[in-house]
Amino acid sequence: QSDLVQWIEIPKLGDDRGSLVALEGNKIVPFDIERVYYIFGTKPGVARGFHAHKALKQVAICITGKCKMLLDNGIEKAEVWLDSPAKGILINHLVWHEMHEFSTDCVLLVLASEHYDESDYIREYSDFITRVNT
Ligand code: T46
Repeated sequence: QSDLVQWIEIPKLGDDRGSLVALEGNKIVPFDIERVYYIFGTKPGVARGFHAHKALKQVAICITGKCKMLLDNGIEKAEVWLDSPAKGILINHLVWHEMHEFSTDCVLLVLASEHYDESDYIREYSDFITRVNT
């Protein structure tokens, strides 16, 4: 069984006023959360990502709208829709990922296990393949 696609189910703490979700590090999110960022206002036809991380682990949640995420561990690829504020996807380290088909209202929230570090990025697909095979 492949661990490429790992959904994180986020319990909705809703009541008759509406919905609320809480994300806690080392509970629902399987690491200490060191950084939060969000991607929004993505222009039509734009794709993002196209890299893997050496060590960083992330959870991505589309809190409004939707986008498609391609995950690739060098052996298999999977495409999933992120379209629910109650469903996150784990982006493990050494997983090549791309985001496509952003809806204009998409807000993609990302929880990350480390501070920003450009040297953690693998931006060449051939370097990624070399690294996963060594
Ligand atoms: C990822 C996917 C899902 C920072 O200065 N700090 C940050 O924490 C981040 C995330 C980005 N930046 C700078 C680096 C670039 O100059 O913001 C600019 C845009 O980042 P990037 O081109 O890497 O954006 P994406 O959407 O291709 O990738 C981002 C994350 O960088 C990446 O870690 O996994 O979202």
